[in-house]
Amino acid sequence: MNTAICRLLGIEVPLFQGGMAWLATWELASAVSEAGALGQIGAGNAPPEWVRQQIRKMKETTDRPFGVNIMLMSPHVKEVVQVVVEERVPVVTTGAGNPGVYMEAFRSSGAKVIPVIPSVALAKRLERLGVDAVIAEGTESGGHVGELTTMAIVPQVVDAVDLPVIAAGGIGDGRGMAAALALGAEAVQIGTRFVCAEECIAHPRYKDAIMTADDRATVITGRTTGHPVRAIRNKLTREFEAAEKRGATVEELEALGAGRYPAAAIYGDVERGTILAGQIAGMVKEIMPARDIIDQIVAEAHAMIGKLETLTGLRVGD
Ligand code: TUI
Repeated sequence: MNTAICRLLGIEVPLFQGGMAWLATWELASAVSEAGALGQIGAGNAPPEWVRQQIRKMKETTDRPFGVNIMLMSPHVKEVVQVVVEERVPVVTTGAGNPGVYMEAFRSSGAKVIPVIPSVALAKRLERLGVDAVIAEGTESGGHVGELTTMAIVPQVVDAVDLPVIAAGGIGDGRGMAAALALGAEAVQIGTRFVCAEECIAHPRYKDAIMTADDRATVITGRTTGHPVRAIRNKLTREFEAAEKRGATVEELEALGAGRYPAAAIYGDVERGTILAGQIAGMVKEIMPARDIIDQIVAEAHAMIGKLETLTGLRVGD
């Protein structure tokens, strides 16, 4: 599976591990990169010195390419960009905004820049600014989400830009990977499944919440704030929904959500914390080493593509 993204980044498997705030630390990212895919550190809202330490740990534990995901709404975004540039991080992905103003800084460090985009319009705008690829993320994802589904956004972005496209949202196994390739993607990004990697530092109760989730376990809250977030339904999402229904102000809602990510991810408060997870949570049933997750997904994708070839009576390339 040597796609344009593999050649662009020097990776063997066209698969990115999502840059999840609090959860995508060097322990997980290093294991993913060592297995031939792209591991990423999630900067989230973390201070710049934490991000630098994570990058240094990553460099100590793997010689393979890796990424840092910069969450553009972070209060520390400028300093985090500076750290990523100084540390010459090979791949920078961005989320939750338009990275246009940082493009020059990224380019000066030689980083490959790959933003998450929720629409064709933003993909086209960023292509003009010189990004190297785009991650088209569907609303099936965990965390901050756009409106379009993966099935709808990926082929439309593939048609609209002359860049490699990475598909994200709702992909958790090799069937999803094969489907994304069929839509024209050159790689996939997977988050939720990697929360249940052995190497992920998520609290065991967070992992359990994913493994016991069913297909309808996640909900989107925060639409009234302009920043919708998908998480597993619990006491906090119900309180949030009730507050939105009674017309709570954005300030009240922000206060309700403040500090709730680490409450779940680190301290295991799965009732009053935010358990960010995508719609494929219902498919994740066991904790596995990151390498085994990757090997299994690739084997399943190969098998699925073979099955499709048999189905059509064609060989790929005919
Ligand atoms: O960013 C994510 N997922 C996240 S960020 C996050 S922290 C957060 N929490 C609450 C509110 C906001 C952030 C938790 N999960 N995924 C990538 C992603 N990017 N999804 C959607 C977007 C996006 C949205 C708008 C990217 C660009 C964009 O552009 C708007 C513009 O300025 O043009």
